[in-house]
Amino acid sequence: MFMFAQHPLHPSQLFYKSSYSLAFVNIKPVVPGHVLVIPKRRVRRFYELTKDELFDFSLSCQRVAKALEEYYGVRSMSLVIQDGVDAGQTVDHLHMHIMPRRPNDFKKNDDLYVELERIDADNREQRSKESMEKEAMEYRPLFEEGFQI
Ligand code: AMW
Repeated sequence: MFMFAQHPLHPSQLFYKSSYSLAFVNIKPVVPGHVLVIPKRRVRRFYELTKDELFDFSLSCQRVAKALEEYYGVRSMSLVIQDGVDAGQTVDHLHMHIMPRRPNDFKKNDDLYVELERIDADNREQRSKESMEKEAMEYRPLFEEGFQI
């Protein structure tokens, strides 16, 4: 079972896996298609990645962002690392937020950060396992190597 810090990731949430990285659907997305990429090894900060992990993580973020951009037919993506607690990091395991952007999806562009913070603090009900599985299943075929747990 892969972990996201202390959170066990359900295998059905995962849609992409490389040597050192994983991508999975978000339990509380702020926009449709908001997913996370993490290194398999738990590190808290970006600077803790080894060179091999860094290369693999960057490549994975690039591949996932491009695949979702095409899948959603958008022309812009926000890629965000909240690297440390004062930058808004709430989960102690480095993660890249990958978020498809649509015209006027927020009143002001940077309201995305307000929403990220708000939703973290909000104890609103998390998505069901079924809803996350359905989304992950849509993304798996986007990667030519397919996905195997
Ligand atoms: W941070 O505020 O640490 O930059 O973002 C944490 C992110 O992790 C949030 O988007 C939150 O919804 C997401 N998250 C937390 N736990 C899980 C989980 N078990 N599965 C998927 N996403 C999660």
